[in-house]
Amino acid sequence: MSMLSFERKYRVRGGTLVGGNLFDFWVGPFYVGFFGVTTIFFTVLGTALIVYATALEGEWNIWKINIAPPDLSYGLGFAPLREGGFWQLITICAIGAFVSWALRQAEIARKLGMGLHIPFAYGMAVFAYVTLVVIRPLLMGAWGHGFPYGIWSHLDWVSNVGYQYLHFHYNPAHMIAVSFFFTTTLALSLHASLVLAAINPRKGERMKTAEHENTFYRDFIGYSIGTLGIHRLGLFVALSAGFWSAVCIVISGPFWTRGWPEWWGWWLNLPIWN
Ligand code: UQ2
Repeated sequence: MSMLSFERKYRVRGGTLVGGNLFDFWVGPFYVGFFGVTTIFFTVLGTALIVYATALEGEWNIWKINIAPPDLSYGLGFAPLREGGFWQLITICAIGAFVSWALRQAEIARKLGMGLHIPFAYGMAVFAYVTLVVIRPLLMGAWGHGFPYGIWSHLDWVSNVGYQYLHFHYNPAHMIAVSFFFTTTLALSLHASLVLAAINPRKGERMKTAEHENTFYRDFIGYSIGTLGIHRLGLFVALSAGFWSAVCIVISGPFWTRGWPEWWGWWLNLPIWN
C-alpha cells in the first residue's frame, strides 16, 4: 500500500499551513502534517474524557450513555467536571479535532494543487455542529443550551427543543433545510442511476459515455445539466442543507421565542386581505 509506483509523483513536499517541513511526512498511507498531530491529540484526549466521564456516571448501556452540558444557572462560565465540565472539555476537544481535520484536508489539497472544495464541504458540517454547541448557547447566554452527548439523550433534546417552539415544521428555515435534504437525495439518485446505466452495461455490451447521458436527459426533459454541472449542483444542494439547518436552529431562541406557527402571522396580517 505504501510504495505504489505513482507515489513518487504525488508524495511531494510543501503546501503546509503550519510547521513547514517538520511534520511533512507520511505514516504508511496517511499524510501526517501538523494538523494530523493535533487531530490525534484532540481525538485521543476527547475520547478518554468521554470514557472517564461515563465511568463516573456508571451507565454503560450504549444507548443510555449521557454526558450532559452544565445547568443553565452556570451561564457562560466553567462548570465543575461532573456538572457539565466534562461536556465543556469534550466540546473543546471535538472542535479541536474537527478543525484540525479540515485544516489537514486543506494542506493535502494545497500539496496536490487541488481546489479547497473538500475542506469547505466538511467545514459546513463542522459549522452546523458549532452552531448547536457554541454560537446558539453564546447567543442564549448559557452553555446549558448545548445538546447532550448521548444516543438517546440527544434525540430527547431535539424533541424537547422542537416542542418548545410548538411545531418546528413551521420554522421557515427548517422547511428550506428539509427541502434541500430531499433535493440532495433526488440529485444523488438521478446521478448515480444515470452513471451506472451508462458505464455498467450487461456482459458483452459496450459501455456508454457522457454523450449518452446528455442525450437521455435531453430526450427526457429537454435539458441536461452536464457532467460537471451535476456535481456543482450536488455540492450546492448538500451544503445548503447543512447551512439552512444551522440557520433554523440559531434563529430558534435568539431571534424567535414563541411558537413557530405564530411566526406566519405576518402573512395573515398582510393588509391585502381586506
Ligand atoms: C445530467 C448529467 C449528469 C447527471 C444527471 C443529469 C450528463 C452524469 C443526473 C440530469 C440532472 C438534471 C437535469 C438536474 C436536475 C435538477 C435538480 C434540482 C435535481 O444532465 O449530465 O451527469 O448525473
